[in-house]
Amino acid sequence: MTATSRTTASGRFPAAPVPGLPADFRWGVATSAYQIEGAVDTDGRTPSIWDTFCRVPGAVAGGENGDTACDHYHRLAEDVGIIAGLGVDTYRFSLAWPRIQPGGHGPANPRGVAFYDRLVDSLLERGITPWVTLYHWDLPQELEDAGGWPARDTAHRFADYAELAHAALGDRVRHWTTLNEPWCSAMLGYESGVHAPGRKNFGDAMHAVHHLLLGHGLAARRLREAAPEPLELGITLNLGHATPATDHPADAAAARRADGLGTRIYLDPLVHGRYPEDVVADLAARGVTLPVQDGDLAAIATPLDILGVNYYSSHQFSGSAEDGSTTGDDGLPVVRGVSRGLPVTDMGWEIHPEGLTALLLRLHRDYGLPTVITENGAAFADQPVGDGTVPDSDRTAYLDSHIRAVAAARSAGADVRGYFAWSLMDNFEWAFGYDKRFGLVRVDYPTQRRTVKDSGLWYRDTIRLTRSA
Ligand code: IFM
Repeated sequence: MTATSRTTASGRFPAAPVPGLPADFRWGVATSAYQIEGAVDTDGRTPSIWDTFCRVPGAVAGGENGDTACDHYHRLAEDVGIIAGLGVDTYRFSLAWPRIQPGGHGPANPRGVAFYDRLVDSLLERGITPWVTLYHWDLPQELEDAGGWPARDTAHRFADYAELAHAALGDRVRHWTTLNEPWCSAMLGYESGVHAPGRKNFGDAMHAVHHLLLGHGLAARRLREAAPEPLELGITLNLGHATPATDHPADAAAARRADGLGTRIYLDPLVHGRYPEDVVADLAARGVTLPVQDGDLAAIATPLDILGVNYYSSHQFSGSAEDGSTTGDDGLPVVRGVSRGLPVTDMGWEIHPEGLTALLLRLHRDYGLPTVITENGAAFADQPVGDGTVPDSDRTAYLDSHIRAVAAARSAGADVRGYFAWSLMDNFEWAFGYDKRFGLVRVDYPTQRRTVKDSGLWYRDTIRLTRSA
């Protein structure tokens, strides 16, 4: 079944125009390279940290990996047809660094570049804007072996790679995102170790934060220098709206800390050219100093055109553990996420669209950048039914409430310019393997058959109706 084979979306949520979203609002779907491409050793691609991590026993649910994923590398034409059928104007995807620049050093790999040439050309032929993310977590393994993101040199290697990628595609691609969710790269990759490369050291994670930001800034400068035409240049952060669970001062302090390490440690240097004083003090109390050198903050604050916001949920925080203690075993103040008792997705993430409105208004107030929702969506354990359709009304309801939350933020003054659903299709959900399904399109992995879910048809109809309202 293709996206054009049925004319109306079924399910509990008939599509309707979303008031408050203008005709030129950007509508898209998003993916990332390792999660969909497969073909991990094809045409000169070398291993990334995720290829290595997936081989670590117990690292990924079911011992799964991205070797085949959605086989998008070989199904590009079909997938671009599905994207076009959804009626979106933009497709956000990432480049696999070890495909473009095997090993993270040296010249571009023409065979790797050729794949993205074909993808970009096919999108443009269909009138779809390609929105490229340079880094969605697939660091070449050689660069991790040389120290990874905690090492300063990785930032310089990233800037070189960005320049190569832009030289290859910049004649047709105007929208560039440097990094996707540096919080995940730093904290999940180097602190908790639940993502590649699986290291567990808080100091390393904080060094990774600074070098990710530096890599972003150096790459942004290179792209601006190289671009003959104005770019739409940005970074994408995963953000939530952190609030205290009660008006107790310990809860306020916990929310401040969570906001400091989740949001302000990125956005303050990116926009204001300085790290937040309270975060620097909190880090000092843990014996950590950010490895800032002369000129770094100026590079990091290279002006951005757009801030990409990935939103899934929002947390409220308590400064006390369940036994009432305000200091943990590590001697540090407690920062504990507390449930609001709301319904959750299959990831266990609370569904809180009001947090998205609040977040967008806060970003507008504190940072003033135009934003695009570069990811929003939900995993649910949806299944096809007898007639072959996938009636995923939970996902449709989630998307509906969050798109309306975006419209509410716009109506209240936030400059939100677009919304991209995560994800185009079910894919490799990192440490969760293939168990969690986020797609608007179902992928039956044994056959690689794609089926547009009811949420995908609803999204198509919502876009069409909103544009023409
Ligand atoms: O699948 C991920 C994506 O790679 C980054 N943002 C969150 C998504 C859902 O967990």
